[in-house]
Amino acid sequence: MNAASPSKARYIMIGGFLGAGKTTAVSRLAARLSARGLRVGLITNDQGANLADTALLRSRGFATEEIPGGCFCCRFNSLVEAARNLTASTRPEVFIAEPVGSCTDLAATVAYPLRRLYGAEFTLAPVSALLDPVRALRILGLEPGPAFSPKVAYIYKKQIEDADLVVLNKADLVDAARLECLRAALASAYPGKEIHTVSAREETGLDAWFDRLTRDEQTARNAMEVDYAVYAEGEALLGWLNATVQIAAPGGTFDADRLLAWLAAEIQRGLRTREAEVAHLKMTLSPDGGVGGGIASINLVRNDAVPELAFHLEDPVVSGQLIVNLRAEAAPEDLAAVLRAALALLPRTFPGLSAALEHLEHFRPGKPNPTHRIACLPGSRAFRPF
Ligand SMILES: Nc1nc2c(ncn2[C@@H]2O[C@H](COP(=O)(O)OP(=O)(O)O)[C@@H](O)[C@H]2O)c(=O)[nH]1
Ligand SMILES: [Mg+2]
Repeated sequence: MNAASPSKARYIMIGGFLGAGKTTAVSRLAARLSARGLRVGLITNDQGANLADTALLRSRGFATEEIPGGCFCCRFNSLVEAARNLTASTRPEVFIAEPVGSCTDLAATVAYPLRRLYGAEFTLAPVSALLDPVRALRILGLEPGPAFSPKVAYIYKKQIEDADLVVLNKADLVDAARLECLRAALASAYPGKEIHTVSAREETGLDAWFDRLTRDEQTARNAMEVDYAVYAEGEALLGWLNATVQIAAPGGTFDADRLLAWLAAEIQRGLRTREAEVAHLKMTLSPDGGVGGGIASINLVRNDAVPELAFHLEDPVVSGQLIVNLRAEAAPEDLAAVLRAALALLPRTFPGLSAALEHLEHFRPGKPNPTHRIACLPGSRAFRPF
């Protein structure tokens, strides 16, 4: 993998805001590398536990470790441990890590410490920030539409500033003129930043970006300045909900796609009523004892979008586990109320179906407190910001 140092594994971080398409891109890159005969290990991360992304990536056959309970920067040692777990089981030549979508300052708190402390084990690829163009056009004030508060927008913009590669994803969603408008605004606001335009889903524009990730090393530069008070307040404006629900149709079957579509629409209705802008609603339905790891999955990334089924289950399901990951600018209790109200309506729409809530956590992300922060390379001293 690394022509210069074949003994080192490559470490690739694909960041970006909630719903930008990170997991889709991770899965595309992992598939391409696996097809080239490389061993790949994936690392997912969340503020809570039970990530839909982990279920999804494992269902695609990828060795995946999940770091729950905090972002990479604050759980740096767990990140290294996750890499070691994967090394013990799969000996990956390439790690692909997806940081939490509300996280920023990855260069100083993850990439530089990895280089400084574990440079003998890893080669660091340039760090990417993926953007959903519709969301980015709104955040940068180029188009009207439901938006987030300024402190959430602060994190969004800091993610762009922090990245080595800015990747305009979902190029298939907007026309060339809107894409060009966004690209020009980014080039002017972040001079010199390398910008790629891709569609992870349609697999366009990926070659040039993936080449950078698989061939090149991150260039050391001074890390950006971050106001950790604003960053913490921005993260705390986002409500987080993770739930697992056991769904069963005793004596019968149900259509997983229809169930997910209905539930996503109900949750969307509840969020709109509360004027809570969704960042990302992601749900998966894994049939019990599923053969071949088939899974259904649905996403909603804006209140004014239509929930999208990303993976379908053709066959009817007898019972299965539903994972709900919901992130929105709202009080966590409101998110729990929205989910409970939707589940309460379920038997009316799907007679005979039972839904048992097995796990529910809802919270605001805690104050970011990185294990390490290295503001520049080389020759700087590691220091903690607090
Ligand atoms: N139209 C379009 N949708 C995409 C593309 N990439 C990802 N998505 C969709 O965006 C939603 C969020 O994707 P996901 O990979 O889960 O985003 P993450 O939160 O950044 O990991 C899903 O519905 C994806 O199918 C793309 O290139 N084009
Ligand atoms: Mg994801």
